[in-house]
Amino acid sequence: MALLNVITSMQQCNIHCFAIFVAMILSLSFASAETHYHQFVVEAAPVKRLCKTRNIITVNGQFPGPTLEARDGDSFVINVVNAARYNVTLHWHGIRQMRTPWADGPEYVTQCPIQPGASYTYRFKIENQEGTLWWHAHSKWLRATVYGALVIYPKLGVPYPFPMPEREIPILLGEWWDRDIISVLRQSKFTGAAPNVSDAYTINGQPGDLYRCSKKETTKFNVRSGETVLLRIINAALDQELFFTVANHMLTVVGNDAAYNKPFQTMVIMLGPGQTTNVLLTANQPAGRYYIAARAYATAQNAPFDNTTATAILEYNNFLSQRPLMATLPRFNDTATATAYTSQVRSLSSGKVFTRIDENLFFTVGLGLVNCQPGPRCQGPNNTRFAASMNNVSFVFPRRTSLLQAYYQNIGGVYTTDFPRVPPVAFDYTGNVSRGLWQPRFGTKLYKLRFGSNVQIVLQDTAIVSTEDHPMHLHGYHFFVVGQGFGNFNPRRDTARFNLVDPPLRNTINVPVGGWAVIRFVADNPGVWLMHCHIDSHLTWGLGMAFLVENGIGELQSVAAPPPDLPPC
Ligand SMILES: *[C@@H]1O[C@H](CO)[C@@H](O)[C@H](O)[C@H]1NC(C)=O
Ligand SMILES: *[C@@H]1O[C@H](CO)[C@@H](O)[C@H](O)[C@H]1NC(C)=O
Ligand SMILES: *[C@@H]1O[C@H](CO)[C@@H](O)[C@H](O)[C@H]1NC(C)=O
Ligand SMILES: *[C@@H]1O[C@H](CO)[C@@H](O)[C@H](O)[C@H]1NC(C)=O
Ligand SMILES: *[C@@H]1O[C@H](CO)[C@@H](O)[C@H](O)[C@H]1NC(C)=O
Ligand SMILES: *[C@@H]1O[C@H](CO)[C@@H](O)[C@H](O)[C@H]1NC(C)=O
Ligand SMILES: *[C@@H]1O[C@H](CO)[C@@H](O)[C@H](O)[C@H]1NC(C)=O
Ligand SMILES: [Cu+2]
Repeated sequence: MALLNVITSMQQCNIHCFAIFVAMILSLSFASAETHYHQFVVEAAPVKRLCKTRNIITVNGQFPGPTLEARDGDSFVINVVNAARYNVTLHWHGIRQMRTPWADGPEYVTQCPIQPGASYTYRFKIENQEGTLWWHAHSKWLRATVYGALVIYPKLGVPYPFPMPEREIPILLGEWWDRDIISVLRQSKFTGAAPNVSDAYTINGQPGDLYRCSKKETTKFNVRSGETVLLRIINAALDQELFFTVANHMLTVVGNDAAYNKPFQTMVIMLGPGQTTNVLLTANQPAGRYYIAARAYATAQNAPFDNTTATAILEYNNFLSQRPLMATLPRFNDTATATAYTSQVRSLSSGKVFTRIDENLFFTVGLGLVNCQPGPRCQGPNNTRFAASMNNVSFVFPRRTSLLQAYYQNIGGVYTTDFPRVPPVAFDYTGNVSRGLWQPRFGTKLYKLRFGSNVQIVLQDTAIVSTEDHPMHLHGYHFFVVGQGFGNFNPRRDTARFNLVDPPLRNTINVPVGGWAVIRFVADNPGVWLMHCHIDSHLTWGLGMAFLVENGIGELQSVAAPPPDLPPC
């Protein structure tokens, strides 16, 4: 009897000890995961640029906004209070938001906007991502001033796949208007013409030496001779792809859009709006001052663009000469340099691309013109209004509720799921497109994907109005870029040349001007996910669509319940 008791208690102890052991293992492996709490107050604040003080919309009065920092595996809880006079939403650009589409942010896609005086708390976890991302407003064109860096470090104790830099510097490239951005938007929506181009580019909020009234505030980055720094460069510009360079300094590219790449060296990088690039820079030049510069890579023919140059200064600690050394940037239309750069990007890790394709999609991306009665609301080229489309559908955002809510709550009449999988009319996409094909139709069309399906999309630029390099961004995912080229995509010729070994992993891809890019991803994140051109004027004209990714099996493959404070419409 006594022996039996001992045996029983040992068994209990064993179960008990096992439970403690499991709890210890769990707490050990999660010990380093943290939750970061922030309050973001969206509010107007006076900012002086180009000789003029204006109220702009900011987060916590800061421009650029606060930098968010976390490690892979951490969570964020960000309470956003709208103290501004506009509706607002925030988007955490590049964060996958696994099963938490409610925290993604694009207005009327995954949520209704946070109205003035209201608040909403974004809750999300970082899962298997590290590198540089960013956050920005995703309502109207407020992201012109509402943006900041989002830096994800590796898990505790995990090194970078390159020598530890001595210092890390976030560099946010932006675009500045001398006027309230909402009035720029309103005017172009009214007239149907292209919006006014920006008055300056900025580096960490400052235009720099080459602009009026800006010299004193030029952004400076201090380095010590011999040290290596990691520049986390983010193109936060509203409408413009940008070249970036540092005078006399070689840049070693190590990451893009929160994915590492095989390091390579270049003097110039090019980023579309939405993209990020991490580079290592070694201060190995004579102690001095060197310009860091950014300016347009503008590919639309005969379209006006902001032809100015933003500068910052890289300053050695023991510099001698006062005058910074000027940087040389490519011409605004130097596609050869842009292509030479982008074609070098290859993933650090290899061999993860699937080859069986379940969904083979072909989407055209491009502009369009809508004919209208001559008058004040018809000031686009030759009595038209500008539009843009994918597969000839110019995307219309709903107003009554968000797409995700309509899907989740089974509200009819908000969208249809008949987005075409191929262009409704095949034509010579990059050739001389007949004028009869220029006017798109309008609609809120989604494309439905089965959970877990392997998706390939050919993104094909068109020559309608003009060919142009479009930075296409997919929410809720990152994707492999298996191929890129010029002209019309030719499946027989081009498929054979795909890189299925070490293609770059990105969340935003510049579809080459008059060319194509092919991306692949596994539809493993249920929800409604916007895919769109990250040039905001193009998105406003309709250059977007959305995927509806269905739930899989069980809770872990299904959209989580909406948060109780999700803003109402
Ligand atoms: C756009 O530019 C035109 C011409 O410079 C100017 O008259 C107009 O006021 C500008 N519009 C806005 C909203 O800044
Ligand atoms: C842009 O400005 C530069 C001078 O800063 C000038 O040489 C060039 O012609 C301009 N290009 C265009 C397209 O306006
Ligand atoms: C770039 O633009 C200039 C005119 O400003 C033109 O002469 C040149 O041919 C263009 N280059 C390319 C590659 O389109
Ligand atoms: C506008 O019309 C003129 C004259 O017919 C033509 O040369 C030009 O290409 C047209 N522009 C557009 C954008 O259709
Ligand atoms: C484009 O096609 C139209 C007819 O569809 C023709 O009038 C025009 O000359 C062509 N332009 C070029 C550059 O081939
Ligand atoms: C787009 O649809 C409109 C309306 O149906 C049509 O007139 C136009 O030719 C189409 N264009 C293309 C490129 O399919
Ligand atoms: C703000 O959002 C609400 C809810 O969707 C909408 O009714 C209202 O029209 C929006 N206001 C503006 C100025 O867009
Ligand atoms: Cu675009």
